[in-house]
Amino acid sequence: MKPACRLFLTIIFILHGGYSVAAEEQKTDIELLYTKHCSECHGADRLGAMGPALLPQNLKRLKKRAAVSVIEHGSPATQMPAFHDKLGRVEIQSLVEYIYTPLERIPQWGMEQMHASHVVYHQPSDLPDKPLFSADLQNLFIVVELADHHATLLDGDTFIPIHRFPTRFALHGGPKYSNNGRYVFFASRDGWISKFDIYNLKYVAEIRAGINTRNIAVSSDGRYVMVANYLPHTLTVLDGRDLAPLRVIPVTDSSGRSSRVSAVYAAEPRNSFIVALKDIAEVWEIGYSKLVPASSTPFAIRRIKAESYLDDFFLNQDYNLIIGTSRNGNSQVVNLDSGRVIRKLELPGMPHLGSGITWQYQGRSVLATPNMKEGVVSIIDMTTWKIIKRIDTLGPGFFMRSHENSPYAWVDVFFGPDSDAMHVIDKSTLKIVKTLRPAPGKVSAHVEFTRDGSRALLSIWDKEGALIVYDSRTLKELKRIPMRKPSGKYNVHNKLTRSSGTSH
Ligand code: DHE
Repeated sequence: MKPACRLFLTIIFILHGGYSVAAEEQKTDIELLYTKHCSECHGADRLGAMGPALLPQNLKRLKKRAAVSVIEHGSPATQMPAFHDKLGRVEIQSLVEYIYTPLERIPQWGMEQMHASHVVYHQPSDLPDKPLFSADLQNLFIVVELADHHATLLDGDTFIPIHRFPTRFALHGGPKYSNNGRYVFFASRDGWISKFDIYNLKYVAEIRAGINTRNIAVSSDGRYVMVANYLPHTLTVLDGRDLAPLRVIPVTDSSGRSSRVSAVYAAEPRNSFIVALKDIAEVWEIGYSKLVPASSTPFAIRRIKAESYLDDFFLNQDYNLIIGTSRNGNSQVVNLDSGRVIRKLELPGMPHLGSGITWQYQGRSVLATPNMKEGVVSIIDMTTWKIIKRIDTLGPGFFMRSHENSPYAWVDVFFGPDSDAMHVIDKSTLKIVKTLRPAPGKVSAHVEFTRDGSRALLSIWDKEGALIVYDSRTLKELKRIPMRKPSGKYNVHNKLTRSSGTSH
């Protein structure tokens, strides 16, 4: 640069006030800090990726002081690590200020953007109705492998992989099957929804239905896919046949305040979707057929007042009760028929009700839930809503599973020094009868049973991981199949029949 130019720029700098330029440099430093430590999980633009979007409108429930603590110490039950040994107090404070600063522009994600992202690879009617392989179609598993973003279709009798295929980046939540199990629907954290034809081993269609997405639900008749989003604050309805976008439902209360969606589930017996909200104390029931009580218009919203937000919830086997909990420890039972909260529950720590399961114990239905903050499984009587047993475990757990034909319930110890352990609980005595450590030093998690309940499949959550098949009665290992961080596995029959031992 010529000296005259430099002098000219210096004068401009002084005229505009050196301070604002310094502030600009400061902002750049913060951006660099964010890029270095946060962007890989939360997105370069703060719109979310593996981790949630970091924008003031999505952080409404988190006070700045609490945000400092999350960055310092990590967040329980998430992949958020602690940064106290990498970042100083001032750096953490400035990151907090940064993430609470509104973006100049949040991208729109409505019908136009969805249409632009929509791809139909095959018209469903163009593909043959006969599977390309031979296997018991109700005893197939889809295994999601997070390490390299793939999924494996597994034969549930031979335990031989039938097909391995790439998925979108960072799938989250259970894939959902169409009513006969031919199709499976996936959702990624960055909003991509994919429909895969299991018979023909091909993707049928894909669409980006949100910027930062939670999960999906598929109506029992397969006509609709409902997508729950963190960003924007919407639910989107897709056509179950080819994923064409049908409707965007803004998620707001009567005063116009908007909310992230915690999760959506299909309540088959009610012909409706049940929706939990993160920033509004309401549960929504959205009917998709004229049979829905209190609504004759498809997608009309029935608002049920809740005691507090619902971050996580469980639906009972009859689909008339929700047992929900918020991260601040408020648990409640909501009756969907009367539209009322019928009970407040005193549950310790942070129960993971989404992973709750039920069984018959001494003539009554009990709900068992792992806990993401404390090493405990709570057993709750579903008539009196009292905790009848507290089963102490080696540490907080994530997933719990059983099967109608199995005497045992399996619960992992996902967090802490014993994360390689898996407890097996006798459902008739409510006692831990065995603790397995199938791969010492590696996380063992997420069990799912075969269709008949005779085998239990466990994940070794590691890049060089495995799926381990156990005899579910003798608890003997039968087979080990190498897999790349198999996060979850989903049996067609158990999902479609809504087994009481698995998530729905
Ligand atoms: Fe999940 C399911 C929410 C963190 C792996 N998780 C779900 C569902 C919800 C949920 C609402 C049910 C969706 C469905 O199946 O339709 N998960 C949350 C959180 O709020 C939380 C605590 C924080 C977050 O980051 O979103 C969280 N979840 C994680 C993880 O860190 C896990 C372990 C790794 C990952 O993939 O990000 C994880 N979640 C899973 C899995 C399921 C799941 C494997 C499906 C379980 C099943 O068997 O159905």
